[in-house]
Amino acid sequence: MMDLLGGTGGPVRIAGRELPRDELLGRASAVAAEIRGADAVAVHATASLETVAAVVGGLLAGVPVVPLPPDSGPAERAHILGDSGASLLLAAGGTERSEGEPPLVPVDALPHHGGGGGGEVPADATALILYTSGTTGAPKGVLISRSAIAAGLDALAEAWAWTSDDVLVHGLPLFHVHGLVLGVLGPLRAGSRLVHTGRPRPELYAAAARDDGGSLFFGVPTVWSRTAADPSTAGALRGARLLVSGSAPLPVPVFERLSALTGHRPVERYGMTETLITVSARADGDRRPGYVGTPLPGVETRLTAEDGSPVPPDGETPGELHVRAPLLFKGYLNRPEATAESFTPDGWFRTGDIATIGPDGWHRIVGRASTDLIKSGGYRIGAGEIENALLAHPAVREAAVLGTPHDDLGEQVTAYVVADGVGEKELIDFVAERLSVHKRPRVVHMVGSLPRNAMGKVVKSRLGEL
Ligand code: MCA
Ligand code: AMP
Repeated sequence: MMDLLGGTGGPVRIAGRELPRDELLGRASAVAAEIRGADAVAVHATASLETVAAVVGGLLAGVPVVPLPPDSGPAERAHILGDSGASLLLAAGGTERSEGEPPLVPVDALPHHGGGGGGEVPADATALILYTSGTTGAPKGVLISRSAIAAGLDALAEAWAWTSDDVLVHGLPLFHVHGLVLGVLGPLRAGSRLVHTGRPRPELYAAAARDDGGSLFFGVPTVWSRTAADPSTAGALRGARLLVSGSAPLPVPVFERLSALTGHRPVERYGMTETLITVSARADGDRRPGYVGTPLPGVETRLTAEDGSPVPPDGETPGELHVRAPLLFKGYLNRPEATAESFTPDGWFRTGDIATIGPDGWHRIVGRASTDLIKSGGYRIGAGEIENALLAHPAVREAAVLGTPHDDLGEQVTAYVVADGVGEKELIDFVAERLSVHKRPRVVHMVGSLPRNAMGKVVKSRLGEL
């Protein structure tokens, strides 16, 4: 495992509980001993030391880890557990497990283990299976190899001058690339101390800056926009080294206000679950509001027009962003067609994001190719998954979902529904109970019918007229 994570480094603190590095590795070794040989294990991914010990245990044992969002409702949970084939569920002892789910391994109640890895694990072995939304259907499992994680973290360490002297602070969820790969495996590889605040709340970041010497701060734009709205909290971040924003576009006014209040021009970076982080501003370079930076070491990018022809890097003409890099995913689990469709015949990954690239290599993300992928609070949400959840309600006859602008979340999930005898709140709660709570529509419009074209397909661009 030492190919992936450093053996030494600062302690890890999550939501107020801290473990020295060697003790954390001891707990992870105990997990590894318990799960070795399994095809895949699921982790009930609360923001906790148990989650970190479970994930690191999976890496030690060479067993693919499937983080389960802890608030995912029964439909989403059953899909992830069934699709991934996870044979064990790792969680703190006492965690509820439903009928039919894999047996629970109580991460905090295992006999202590002397440490020591198992055998060598190949670099291209799958380390993580992360479930993420597509435009239609249920979430897909993204297979991320050990070598991709190592390459991705080393590229970031270089770009951000991230070393063992840093104290990383964030409070992001531990079931996505941002919070888990960058936010937990990052400090474990770099050797830096981690202070995870439990929730990504500005006042908790400010406290970690004051009390723990936080130097490197990670947030999604919603977190930075809430920070920028609170001058005294923002002021506490003046002593930091680097404020990093990603997972969704950082609005230019938030960039400007954060700079004025903290004295730091934030570093913006761009990535995807499938590609890890590919483009970023640098610690030793310029930071431009509205731009996500230049490709990380080892990453190639290009823009392509709808007809497949190349788009010039003139800083103005938009095209679909394609990437090629050693840090790309291995494919979608059980979905060879979806994997094949996501690559061009000449081997580039189609991000689905529309971008411009300047002659100086600076990238700007200007939109998405599909309106069916929504980014709300930094979470990626597929319209189709929410439409299916709404259609599962017996009173709903038709449903269409899209993202609409939202000051705090960037976009919010907005639903248009044709239904009999059911109210907005009941439908919001219905989705929140079946899927992760963050996927619930924030607004539901009850309408008489949906606008459709001659083929009978819903014309989402006309929903706003209703
Ligand atoms: C609300 N709640 C409900 C309901 N409504 N519970 C049950 N039923 C309902 N109908 C509860 C929630 O459970 C939660 O409780 C509380 O109300 C607030 O929920 P929510 O509105 O979701 O929270 P928020 O504060 O508005 O969330 C904003 C946030 C969050 C904190 C910014 O969106 C967030 O954590 N985003 C991070 C996403 C992220 O990490 N993305 C990275 C993807 P309670 O308070 O008890 O929980 S990786 C990626 O994108 C790439 C690689 C990249 O580039 O990074
Ligand atoms: P996910 O797979 O959840 O990581 O979501 C990936 C998507 O997030 C990308 O395809 C982009 O649409 C969006 N994204 C991530 N970082 C940024 C950024 N800095 N600016 C704009 N969009 C971003």
